[in-house]
Amino acid sequence: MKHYYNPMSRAVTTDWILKELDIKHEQIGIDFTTTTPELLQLKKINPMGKLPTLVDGETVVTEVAAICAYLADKYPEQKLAPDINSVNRATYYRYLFVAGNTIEPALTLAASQMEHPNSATAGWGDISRVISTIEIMTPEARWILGEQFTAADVVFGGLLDSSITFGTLKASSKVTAYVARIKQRPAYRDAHQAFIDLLKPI
Ligand SMILES: N[C@@H](CCC(=O)N[C@@H](CS)C(=O)NCC(=O)O)C(=O)O
Repeated sequence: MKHYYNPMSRAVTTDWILKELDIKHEQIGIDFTTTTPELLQLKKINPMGKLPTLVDGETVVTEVAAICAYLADKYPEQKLAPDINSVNRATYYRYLFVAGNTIEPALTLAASQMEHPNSATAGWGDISRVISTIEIMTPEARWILGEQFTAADVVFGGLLDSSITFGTLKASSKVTAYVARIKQRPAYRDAHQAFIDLLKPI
């Protein structure tokens, strides 16, 4: 398995799930400032030319949520996804999709002091609805599915965490506490160390 990666990118989230699952893989470092054979290869396999990108044999997977869902399903014994017939599967899907479809675009626009002229047609609605959705959807205790930590926590919790770090989300105490629980996971710490080091003042 090949994982196209940079420590200052969303590929930190997919590196985190690779570490949660303890999957041996080849990490391919991408530096967007230089045209390397690896960057050219990335642009060939992912039309967006973006990170993260995962290659598993002949299969190319792009988008953070898709990669996390793919890996969790590929290794079912690790229980990072609820069983396919479980009632929890619907909740699991909601959290996987709401992050990139709804929360991220709303926070990104709001951080640029922009808003869509018609919140009814914008898929992410508007920032106030998204902030209350985050508050309601954030688990009060443990994880999204209760005691079972899943890929949905990696995707949803990972987005809340990076949004707080980059200042696009002012976290409530409930969100802060959930993100703090996430940050205690050894695989989270392992995956985020290189990124944390880059943020440190020299
Ligand atoms: N929706 C994508 C976003 C991916 C994305 O924007 N990646 C950034 C790094 S965090 C990137 O590769 N930017 C380089 C570029 O657009 O040229 C996902 O969830 O994977």
